[in-house]
Amino acid sequence: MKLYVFMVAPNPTRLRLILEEKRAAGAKIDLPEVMVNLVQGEQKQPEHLARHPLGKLPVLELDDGSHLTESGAIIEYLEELYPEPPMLGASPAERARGRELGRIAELGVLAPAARLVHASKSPLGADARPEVADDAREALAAPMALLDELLGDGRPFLAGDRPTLADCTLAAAFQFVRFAELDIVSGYGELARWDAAYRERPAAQAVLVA
Ligand SMILES: N[C@@H](CCC(=O)N[C@@H](CS)C(=O)NCC(=O)O)C(=O)O
Repeated sequence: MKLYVFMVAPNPTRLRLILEEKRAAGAKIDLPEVMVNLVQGEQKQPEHLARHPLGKLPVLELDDGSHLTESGAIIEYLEELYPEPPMLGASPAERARGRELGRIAELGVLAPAARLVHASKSPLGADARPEVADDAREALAAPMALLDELLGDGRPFLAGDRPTLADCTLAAAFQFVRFAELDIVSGYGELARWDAAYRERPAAQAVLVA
């Protein structure tokens, strides 16, 4: 298998963080990464469109040469192949909570954060659209407040004592915003505490560049 990714891009990054969390805990995962340069538009070249007709990342190339797209589907597949340590949860109830928080982090934070970045200072060269950026900031407010409140009991990770998909997704979203020299964390004390602590983790140090 082979993983097509690019630095800083949030969906590839959350996937890479999950893999590094597993490796840091001792999992042996031999999954080469190939960079597809989004800034140079390589994702829209025929070679990559043959892997992903929508021209996006990440893509997992399977051993039979076929391709799996959508970070959520790839994450669930890799979770089944490499179940330790579990990055969704260790029991049905924990996995349900992991998926719930993962969706809040993805749809409530990563997606509007990516909209904010692309509408403000897009690394891919999209035109600035101030009204879209304002809408994105408004969309971020409730999910950020919810996650901030959740962390208010002093838990180290969103789902409790262990990192899950939700932490990896949030860390990927925050990195993308930092890379664009924007700020969405100020004013959320618990999320700022979580962010500083998460960035110290070996997995974060191995993957994050901003
Ligand atoms: N829903 C998709 C989103 C994929 C996506 O938008 N990927 C971004 C990087 S985070 C991308 O490839 N952007 C390049 C482009 O749209 O040209 C997933 O979760 O994989």
